[in-house]
Amino acid sequence: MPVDFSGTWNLVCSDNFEGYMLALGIDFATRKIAKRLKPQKVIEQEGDSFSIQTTSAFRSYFVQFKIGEEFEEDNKGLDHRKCKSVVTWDNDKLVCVQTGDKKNRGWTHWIEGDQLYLELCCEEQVCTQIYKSA
Ligand code: 1AG
Repeated sequence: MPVDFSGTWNLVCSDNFEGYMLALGIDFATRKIAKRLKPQKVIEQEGDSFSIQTTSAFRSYFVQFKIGEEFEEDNKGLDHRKCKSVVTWDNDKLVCVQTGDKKNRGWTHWIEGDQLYLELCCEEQVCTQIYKSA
C-alpha cells in the first residue's frame, strides 16, 4: 500500500524559496509578494490518480496526473514555462521530473510524522517546504 497524501495541508515553513524563484527568473516584485504567502494544498489521491490544488491569496495552481504518465504542464501563474512532466514513486516519495527549458527541474513530496514535505528543485537551487495537516 502506497502512502496516502490526501488531505488539506497548510504551509508552516519554507527554506530557499527565494533561490528557487530566482532560478526560475521570477521578477523582484513578484518574489517579494510570493515569499510572504502561506499556501494551502488540497491533495486528492485515488489509486494512481492525483490532483493537487495549491491556493494562496495571490496565485493558485492546479495539477492532476497519473503515476508514470507523462503530461504537459503549463505552470500557469508561476513562471509560465511549459514542461513535459512525469510523476513516479521512489519508495514512499512522490517524484516529479519537469523536463523543459530549465535544467534539473522537479519536485518531491513525502510524509514524515504528521508533516508533508515538498522539495522544489531548479538548476542548482533547492527549496524545502513543510506543510501541516489542516
Ligand atoms: C508546485 O508544487 C507548484 C506550487 O509545483 C507552487 C510552488 C512554487 C511556486 C513556483 C514558482 C514561483 C513562481 C511564481 C511565484 C508567484 C506566486 C507563488 C504562488 C505559490 C502558490 C501557488 C508541487 C506540487 C504540485 O505540490 O503542484
